[in-house]
Order: sequence, then C-alpha cells, then structure tokens
Amino acid sequence: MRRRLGVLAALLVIGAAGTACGDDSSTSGGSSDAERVSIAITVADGEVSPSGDAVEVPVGEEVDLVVTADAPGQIHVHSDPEAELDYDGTGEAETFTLRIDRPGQVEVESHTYGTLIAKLVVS
Ligand SMILES: [Cu+2]
Repeated sequence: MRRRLGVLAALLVIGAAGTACGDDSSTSGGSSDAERVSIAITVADGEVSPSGDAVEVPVGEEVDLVVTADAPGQIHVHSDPEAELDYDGTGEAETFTLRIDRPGQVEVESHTYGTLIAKLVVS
C-alpha cells in the first residue's frame, strides 16, 4: 500500500520536473512552519480529560502533550516504539514532546486510570 503510493509520488515528481527542466530554484519540503499540535491533558480527582478525542497530527512533526495532574501517574503512547510518560502530578503543567514518523493511528492512554485519552490520527 505505502509502496504503491511511493511509486505514484515518484511519477508525479518526474512529471513536474519535466515542465520545469533545469530550474532548481524550488527548494521544496520546508514544513517547519506547520502549526505545532499541542494536546492539553488534565487529571483531577481520578478523572482524565480528554477522553478519546481524535487529534490530527502531521507525520514527523513534534506534538506536545501538556499534562496537568493532581497525582503522579503514567501515560502510555502506543506508538512504535511505545512511549511511557511518567508525570509528577504536582499540579504544574508538564510537557512531553512526541514525534511520530509513521502514518496511522496512535492511542494515548492513561494506564493509571485505564482510559483512552486521545487518538492521534497521523498522516
Ligand atoms: Cu497502553
């Protein structure tokens, strides 16, 4: 599936190059100005929010999980490789930065409370 997309993309690139032959002024690929995704996660009195929201995340871009909790715990990110984020739960915001290099769906769970916090839709 991904390989076929890759071939398609390569064909499109060849087609584009044919029309702009010899013109190398287009330095493409700068996606650094993309809006950074930040997900605020709150844990209070054993309740975790959000609970299962789908969040669109660009592939390969950094994502901040900003955790504010009233007790220590752990967030589990079902990425590949997985990430286990231990937060201190001091009531102060704690920021964890992720980057997911592969398209797909990544679940962010609270293993402390057994809930789904968010689903990252990476594309
Ligand atoms: Cu998990």
